[in-house]
Amino acid sequence: MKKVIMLFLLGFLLGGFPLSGYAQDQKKDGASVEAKDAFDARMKWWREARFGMFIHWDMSSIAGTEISWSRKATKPLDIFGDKAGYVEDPVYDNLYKQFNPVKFNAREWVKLAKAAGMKYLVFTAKHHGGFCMWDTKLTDYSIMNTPFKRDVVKELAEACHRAKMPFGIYYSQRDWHHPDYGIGDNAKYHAYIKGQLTELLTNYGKVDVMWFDSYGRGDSIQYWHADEILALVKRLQPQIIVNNRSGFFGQSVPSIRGDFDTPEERLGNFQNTRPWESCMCMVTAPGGGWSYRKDGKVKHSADCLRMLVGCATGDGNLLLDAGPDAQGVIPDDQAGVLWEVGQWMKTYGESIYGTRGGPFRNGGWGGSTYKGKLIYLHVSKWNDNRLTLPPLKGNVVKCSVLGNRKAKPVVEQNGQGLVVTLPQEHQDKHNTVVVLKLNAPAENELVNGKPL
Ligand code: FHN
Repeated sequence: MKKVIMLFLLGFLLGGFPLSGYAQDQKKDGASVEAKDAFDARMKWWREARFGMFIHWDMSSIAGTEISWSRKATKPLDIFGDKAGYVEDPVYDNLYKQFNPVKFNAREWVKLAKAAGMKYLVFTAKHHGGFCMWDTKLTDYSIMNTPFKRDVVKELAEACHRAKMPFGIYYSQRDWHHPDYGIGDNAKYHAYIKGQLTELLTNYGKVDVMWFDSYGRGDSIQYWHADEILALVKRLQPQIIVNNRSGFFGQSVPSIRGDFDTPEERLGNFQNTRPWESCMCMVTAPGGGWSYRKDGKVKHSADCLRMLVGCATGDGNLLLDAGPDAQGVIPDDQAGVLWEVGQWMKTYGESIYGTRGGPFRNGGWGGSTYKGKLIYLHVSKWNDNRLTLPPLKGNVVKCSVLGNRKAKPVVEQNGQGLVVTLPQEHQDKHNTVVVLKLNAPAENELVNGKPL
């Protein structure tokens, strides 16, 4: 009994007992149990950032075809059921010998990300095709054995640290090029992954996000030992934030589900009980669009903003992807979209950054975010110039339209609901941001933590 009391007191000293969805998934080995307060503190910058840049880039940009997926060889243990075993694609696997992106400038990429209003950057250090974009000592299949001979991860990490932009590393556990991947008990490849992650999480300073991209078929723990890999990552960078793709993509294992969910190429549903981030391509192309594609078509900035608002009003982040070309340049069409998004963020960023999704659940009309006593209604659809929402407990003391001082929205509020009326000439054709100032914190409007 005495021990239970001591544990209970220790729990409070550690800042409160873990609640569901946070620490219960950590291994119960004492030290690694993370209390909710500690989890929230570690996730704070990431949750407040709301918007990051994803970059998929390697020598596939020479061919202008989809990174890894355009490699005409087996994809061991993957979706298509290929067995383990390396089969060469003599064209794809030799592209690196001509890879010389002389126009690559990490500081320019980070500058563009900042101009777009992005608050963190995640870069593909190694994709499924196995090519390594850093000075790894564990394989010759790397950027150091190209005409370019520069450590891209190093230069990007330095540029991010210099610009105070949190830096993330994407690392694919799937490696269709590595001869030991998934062979036998996988012991050799397991050692390879551990060595590479030790290089990446030791040699480049602070790494803020570990963006895994899953193993192929095989038990996440018994075969791939993904729990060991996750423990190594946390030992090397204790404050790092890890996504939910540490294991086999077809298996859900609570102990390795990481810190946030990763809906892909779709906007996540409203979820405020566990962080999430939608990763989305900026380019549309058959079978992907993640990396530079000669046949790609860039999306409109309005589409990208719709995605960002859709994520934020659902209490999630958007990781928007760019695919640099073979010269190391983010193409003008992609850069143009990012610049336009950044212009919008200059005026409306306060309705995204540092907000939480809610208190109204998003729907066909749009969605809401909140911060302190402010609720931001992101309205994409009016009904006869009116928006009708569920009732609020607090009183609306002021109503305005962000970015439009001339607009005079009218708010009617009673126990049955809240109606906002705004003449069409003051509505934005994509997204009107109506600001409601309450007489109490907006968070109080959630019902048992759930949106209205
Ligand atoms: O197969 C990859 C794909 O190329 C891309 O990297 C995305 C990004 O989340 N992840 C995998 C598909 O789920």
